[in-house]
Amino acid sequence: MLKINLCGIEFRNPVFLASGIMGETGSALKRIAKGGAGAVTTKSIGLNPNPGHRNPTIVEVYGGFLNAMGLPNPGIDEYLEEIKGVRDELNRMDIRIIGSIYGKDEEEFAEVAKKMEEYVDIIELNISCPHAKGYGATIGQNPDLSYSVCKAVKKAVKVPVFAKLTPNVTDIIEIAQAVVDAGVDGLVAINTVRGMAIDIKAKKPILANKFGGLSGRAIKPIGIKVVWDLYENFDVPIIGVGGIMSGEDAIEYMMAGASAVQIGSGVYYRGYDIFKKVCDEIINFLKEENLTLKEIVGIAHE
Ligand code: RRO
Repeated sequence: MLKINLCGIEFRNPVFLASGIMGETGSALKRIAKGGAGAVTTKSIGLNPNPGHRNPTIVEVYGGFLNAMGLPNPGIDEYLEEIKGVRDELNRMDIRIIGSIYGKDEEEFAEVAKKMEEYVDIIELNISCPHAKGYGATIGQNPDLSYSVCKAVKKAVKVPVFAKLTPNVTDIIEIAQAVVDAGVDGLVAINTVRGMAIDIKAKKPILANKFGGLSGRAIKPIGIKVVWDLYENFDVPIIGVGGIMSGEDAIEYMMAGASAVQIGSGVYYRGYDIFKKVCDEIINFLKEENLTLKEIVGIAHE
């Protein structure tokens, strides 16, 4: 009942793991897969190992989490060993893998994408991390840089390429237009929203990086509006992400125009099997309303 097809790829359901949560090791990905996800997205992986920012890198705030991990990852060569270890098992479980990658420029993105390609079903371009100078949103806030990165990766690989967008821009349509013009197969929206928390006793920001990205319940209306705008303007599939805790939240994203959703912070609140819970809640809603999954995508625009 929840099977979907994105860019010719079949997914057993539209509820995926978002990048950055539990995606750093093969065994963590497997654990999420067993929790019922239709696909798992890896932590964003770069060309070389990166220790990330100093601690503290995450703090719970009202409505979610503020993080500034700083793209920690073992580098693509070592990370591929993790994927190789679980890929066959995930395939047997009918679970797709989305490989999230980052780079400092188009050459680096293309190089990592080429290495990643063989092991994943979709490549997700992180041009949206809000607190990694020279990476992420530094690219994704600039339409020209966004265009060249997406174009270079599209030229380098055959698997579908999705660009993950940042909400930290004035005009998201301008950025989305650039990546669609570059030929991306789909859009992922949104990455975290820039924010800060201050320890009033210490009289300084809590995160070592001072500011970070807000995820969780508080950002859902921001994500819904971005997905709505993307659906109004583009014909490529959209994966909605940001503050999804329940089937109702997922349905809201779908009605705004998302064909699938990703869950990150929700894993902390509802456990590894949040994916199965959200799928069951979607099924119940569809039965109650006598609707199919396909029918609800974008239905709020009619
Ligand atoms: O690693 C991070 O700090 C991070 C990344 Br790559 C991202 O894309 N979004 C985010 O909130 N944190």
